[in-house]
Amino acid sequence: MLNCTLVGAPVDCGSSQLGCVMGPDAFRTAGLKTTIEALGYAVHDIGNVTVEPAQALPHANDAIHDLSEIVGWATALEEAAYNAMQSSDLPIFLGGDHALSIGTVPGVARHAAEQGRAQFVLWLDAHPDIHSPMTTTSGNLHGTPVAYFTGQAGFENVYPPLQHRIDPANVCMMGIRSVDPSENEHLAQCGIDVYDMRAIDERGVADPLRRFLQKVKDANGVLHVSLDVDFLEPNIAPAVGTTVPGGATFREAHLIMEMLCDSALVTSLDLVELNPFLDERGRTATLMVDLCASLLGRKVLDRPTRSF
Ligand code: B3U
Ligand code: MN
Ligand code: MN
Repeated sequence: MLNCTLVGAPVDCGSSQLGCVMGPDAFRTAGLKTTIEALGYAVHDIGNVTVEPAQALPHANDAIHDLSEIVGWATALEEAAYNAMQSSDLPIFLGGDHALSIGTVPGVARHAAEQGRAQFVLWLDAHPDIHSPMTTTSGNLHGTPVAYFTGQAGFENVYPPLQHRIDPANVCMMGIRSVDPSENEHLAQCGIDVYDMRAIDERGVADPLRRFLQKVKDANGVLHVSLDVDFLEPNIAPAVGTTVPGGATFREAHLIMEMLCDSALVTSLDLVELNPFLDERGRTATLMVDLCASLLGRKVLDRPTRSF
């Protein structure tokens, strides 16, 4: 029997709105554990990761807030993610805002490096989150994880030294539709595969995803999926502080999860930016749990589905 570990990461200082601190408990209330158990997994919920009170850290950009707290979370979550990878077939990190990936991605990458496997990342988000500490104008550090874990300059003496960089060629983004000017500049030259909503409107999700999964397979890689609630169309997923119109539909999101399931390449997952304070009768939390179920094997038909 496969086993799955739930790791609560109630980070909420990477954004400017309160509420993500309640995310892990909303996933629990929406029945994440029993849903995954019903799919045949042994599920262990280790509870929420906690952090030590941090020392204030100096930095050059006055817009930045809560840097020392984020560094504390990054250190604790890198360790928690690495440990969860050692003891589990599929750790799921329950956010918490997207700053949690500053810790989880390097943690899973450390495990992959020890296994001699290439780490790939699928970033499902309205935003590329590719700011450096010098380029962020909001100062919200949930906008920085991709720049950090791909080894962009500007994090020296700010975040923990990066031990296992993710090659930008191993990152694929889908759903992107809100990009700041400096992020655009960086995306133009860093080599990340970016499928913005225009690309998805033209090509659908299946073709770009199939190409990326083939790349992971050819490299004998392992895949971390980072799912931001704002990837989804706000009409179906209102519980997020940074809604952007024109997101992925219910069907597009489920198809991505079903294709990821069929690929059998996913070894870890972030569920981030759920803000239960903004939800409507728990429907966003319930949708996220349903997407998770599709990723872990819930099928519409009992017989194998033919791929087109
Ligand atoms: N790029 C903007 C907005 C943003 C990024 N990530 C989220 N929002 N969730 C920023 O603040 O850096
Ligand atoms: Mn994000
Ligand atoms: Mn986002």
